[in-house]
Amino acid sequence: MRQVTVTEHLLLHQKESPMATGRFTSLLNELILSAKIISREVNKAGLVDVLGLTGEINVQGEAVRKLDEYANSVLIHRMQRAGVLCAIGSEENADLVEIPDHLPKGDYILIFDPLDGSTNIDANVNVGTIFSILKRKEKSECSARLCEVLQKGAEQVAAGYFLYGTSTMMVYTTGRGVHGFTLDPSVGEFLLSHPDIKTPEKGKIYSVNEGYWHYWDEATREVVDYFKNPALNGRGKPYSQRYIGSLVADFHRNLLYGGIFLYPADMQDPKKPKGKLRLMCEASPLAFICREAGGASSDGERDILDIEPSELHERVPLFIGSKKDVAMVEEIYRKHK
Ligand code: AHM
Ligand code: MG
Repeated sequence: MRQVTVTEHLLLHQKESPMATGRFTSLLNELILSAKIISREVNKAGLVDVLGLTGEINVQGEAVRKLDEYANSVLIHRMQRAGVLCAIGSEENADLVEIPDHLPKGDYILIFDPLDGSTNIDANVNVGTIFSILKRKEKSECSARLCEVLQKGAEQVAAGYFLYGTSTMMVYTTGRGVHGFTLDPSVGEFLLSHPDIKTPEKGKIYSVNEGYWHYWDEATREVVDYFKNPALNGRGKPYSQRYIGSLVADFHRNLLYGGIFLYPADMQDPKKPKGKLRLMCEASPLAFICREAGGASSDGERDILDIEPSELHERVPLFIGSKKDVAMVEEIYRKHK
């Protein structure tokens, strides 16, 4: 059987889409190479000294793991030299990472979470890299300013993730469907394994850290209860609870099987009044993928893709997955307003 590599797929796409220029393809190719390097290192975890903490605390106030730092530095080093970017935003860096003056620049802006779910990594749980690609509106030769980067998710030109799991996968969209590729280590290529992914309209899984129940308001408790209650949820039996604690892995499973991922605002927790997840490097890219697969996303009120960020590391409550499930969450919050 003839297998399509991600590069072939990108080139095919490039012909169909006026947006996808050769520069865009080289951006994605550089990202793919970075992910292969990260994947190689993640696969050695336990064999070489890459597990554990660096001793640093990042901009999010979280302890930095050695693999977080490794993934972040691989991405920054390679992507700064890709010649197509005017700014980089990483979950691990407080400010935008500029493209040094002596390096060529382009119109694209790349935002990423280098290693999502990394608190689980010492236990060999799946982690991933999430990315969002935006385009600068005005032509310029210098690095982009923050105000040019703060664009809502609906303006993304592409988004995706690499999942370092039982196999390494890449899932991406440029607004023309969602496609999944699996890394074949014997040839070192991502091969098309999941063409045109569509998520079920109504799911059977809910994914939430229910340990925070006592931090939630009444509306949030009612939302979670809806999925558990056979008399309410339209299934006649409870949704199954699945929570890995690694957003990219939880999202990927629900995308394929149907379901909803929830990270609500923890009203009683002064540290998480807007939940934990970041709008620009986590929520928006997954929201773009989800919409392209026929799903939806919300902060409880608004479509995630319509939220204008006011800062790079803005946090947002996140409800994402099957369309009917997300609509029900919004309906319950509306009722409580
Ligand atoms: P990270 O990007 O630092 O790994 O943090 C985000 C992670 C998500 O992958 C996951 O969904 C969430 O944190 C889990 O948080 P909690 O332990 O509060 O349930
Ligand atoms: Mg993350």
